[in-house]
Amino acid sequence: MTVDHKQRLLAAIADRTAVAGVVGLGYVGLPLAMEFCEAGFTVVGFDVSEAVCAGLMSGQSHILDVPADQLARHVKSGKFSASTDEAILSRADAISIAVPTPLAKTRDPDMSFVIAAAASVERQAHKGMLIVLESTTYPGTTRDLMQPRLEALGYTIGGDVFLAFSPERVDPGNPTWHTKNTPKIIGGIGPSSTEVAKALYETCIDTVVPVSSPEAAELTKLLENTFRSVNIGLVNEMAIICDRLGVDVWEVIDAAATKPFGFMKFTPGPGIGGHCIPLDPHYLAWKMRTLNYKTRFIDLASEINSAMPDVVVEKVSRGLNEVSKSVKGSRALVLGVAYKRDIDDMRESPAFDVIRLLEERGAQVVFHDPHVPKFREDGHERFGVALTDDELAKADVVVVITDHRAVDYQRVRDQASLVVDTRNALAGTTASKARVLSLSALHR
Ligand code: SAJ
Repeated sequence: MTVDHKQRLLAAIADRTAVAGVVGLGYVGLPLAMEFCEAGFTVVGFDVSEAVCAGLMSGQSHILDVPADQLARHVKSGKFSASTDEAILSRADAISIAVPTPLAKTRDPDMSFVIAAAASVERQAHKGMLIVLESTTYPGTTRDLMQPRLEALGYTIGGDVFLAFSPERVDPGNPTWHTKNTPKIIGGIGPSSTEVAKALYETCIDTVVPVSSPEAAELTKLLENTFRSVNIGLVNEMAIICDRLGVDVWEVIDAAATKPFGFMKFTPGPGIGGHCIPLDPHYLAWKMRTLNYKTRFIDLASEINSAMPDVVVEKVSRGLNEVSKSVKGSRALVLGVAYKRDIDDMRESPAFDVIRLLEERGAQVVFHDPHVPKFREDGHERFGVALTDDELAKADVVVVITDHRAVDYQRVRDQASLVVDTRNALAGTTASKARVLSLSALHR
């Protein structure tokens, strides 16, 4: 008698007797695990970090968007458990994989985390299991990398096991959009995989959008992030153009943003950081290179965005020069080093590049970030300074890299002598003795 694994899994999802598994308990996996718990599933989490699993099992959340009391409640009830022992996954009927997909030094995809996670899942796989890859990756990963590995174990996709791709859309710290209310795209290998994956995610996510294939789902994510990278590159080039024309780029962007249709506001800056926007488009560029196609928009946006730290340092040099100072020997206070405002994450932050370029030119660089008291670079720790009036006054230049809301920019303008403002953070402050250079033109 052949078992109808799809019907059995659908029934177990419907009555919540299915066990949900999550591989990778970071900013994507942990919120998802909590949503599965809230939907009534028992959830098993697997992460390679002992510290992460121990912390979670003691009710400590290392993820900004997951409240400790919610986590503790699910641990205490036995609904959620986390372990570094992959055997925990043998209890799962469905497994979502949310591990990093960084770039190697060669700017090629580093699939090592996905491959390691897939190997763990395969060792614990059994008939009737659903596997969903959530990590942002090049189109074809699910079909060309994940499917053959499962078939090599003797499973038929859509019969014995089910396989789909569903991109994560987590925007850490976003007060409005979170895992439950952000629409989720799902593309399975065959209709049965899509149907089962959709049934699972619909138990905890308000809107689930099926697409016809994993490639469509993989490309959806890459379009979303490439869209951001290209539009940020466009406004960064606009800042360079405005600088040459003596126009304030922020004024131009704000004016364009009054158009109620056909325009979407992006803002220039010192470059792009984070573990997504600077990296994800390169997954698509890499894939297309293997097909002898050059992705010009992706490459051009990357070229412009990664050149912005040089533009900033040129501004600093120009500002100092106008008061007969050189970068060499000047004291520069970098204000804000996280990769975007009001968070503490420094991954791929352009602040690293700006600090390096200034120091290469002989500047003495210190930094202040209300969310980042220190960071590690080249194996040593670098500590921030307190943002005192004295620090501001003794800096030859203050460089605003990240415009955290916790900083009093009027005080910065009152105490500093020269400010290079790459984020328009000083907009609305009143003039003082300080000279303020924006990315494009003198502040009006
Ligand atoms: N940035 C600009 N100008 C802009 C917008 C952003 O210079 O107009 C810079 C930011 O300062 C930052 C970088 O780009 O350094 C990335 O910013 P981001 O707002 O895209 O934020 P991320 O990378 O934390 O998260 C993004 C998500 N953000 C938004 O949609 C607003 C979303 O694209 C994805 O869910 C997420 O990447 C991901 O995981 O892919």
